[in-house]
Amino acid sequence: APLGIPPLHLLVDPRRAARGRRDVEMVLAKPAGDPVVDHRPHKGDRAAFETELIRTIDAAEPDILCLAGFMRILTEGFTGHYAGRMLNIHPSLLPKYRGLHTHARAIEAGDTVAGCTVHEVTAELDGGPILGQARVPVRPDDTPETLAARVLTQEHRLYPEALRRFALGDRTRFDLPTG
Ligand code: NHR
Repeated sequence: APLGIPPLHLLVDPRRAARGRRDVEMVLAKPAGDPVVDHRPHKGDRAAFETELIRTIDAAEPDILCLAGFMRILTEGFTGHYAGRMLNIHPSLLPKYRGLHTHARAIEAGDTVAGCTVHEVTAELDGGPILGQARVPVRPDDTPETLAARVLTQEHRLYPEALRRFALGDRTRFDLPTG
């Protein structure tokens, strides 16, 4: 591990995995084909889905969980189980635009700056402590898609840096320099 951090084990994105998108499963220390938890058989029962998710994740004994594109709202049973060791990257400058459709909302509001945030996941949706942010300009001709692509390049810079700091025990907030 280049940063002196043990490799990540697995992250389960049931929605995309169910579509056959193995690339977003982020299986780093285990071969592809690991068990993936599908939320759909648990329709209407988040607790049952999360119980299965916890069993799957805990088998890998992870130190830190990193959500990336994880689209199911988590109950406090789950967030409590992983309290203090679960991160998420969200495509807005929190506390602006919690929830979905962040780029469309930033454009609609006339914002000239947008970006992304890595935060700790708590029971409060997109409301946990902010660890780091990165900014991008919003161009006058941006669509949600062109803005999303610009923000994504910063997500790829921000998340490793936020994880590096967090794994070293540094929870002070930082801004990624532009460039
Ligand atoms: N759960 C908790 N408790 N706290 C957070 O901070 C969470 C969370 C679950 C996911 C990621 C978040 C994002 O980065 C995240 C943070 C999905 C929804 C949502 O509305 C909201 C926020 C995020 C992810 N999900 C719908 C649901 O009913 C489903 C939407 C869909 O399938 O398209 O779970 O944006």
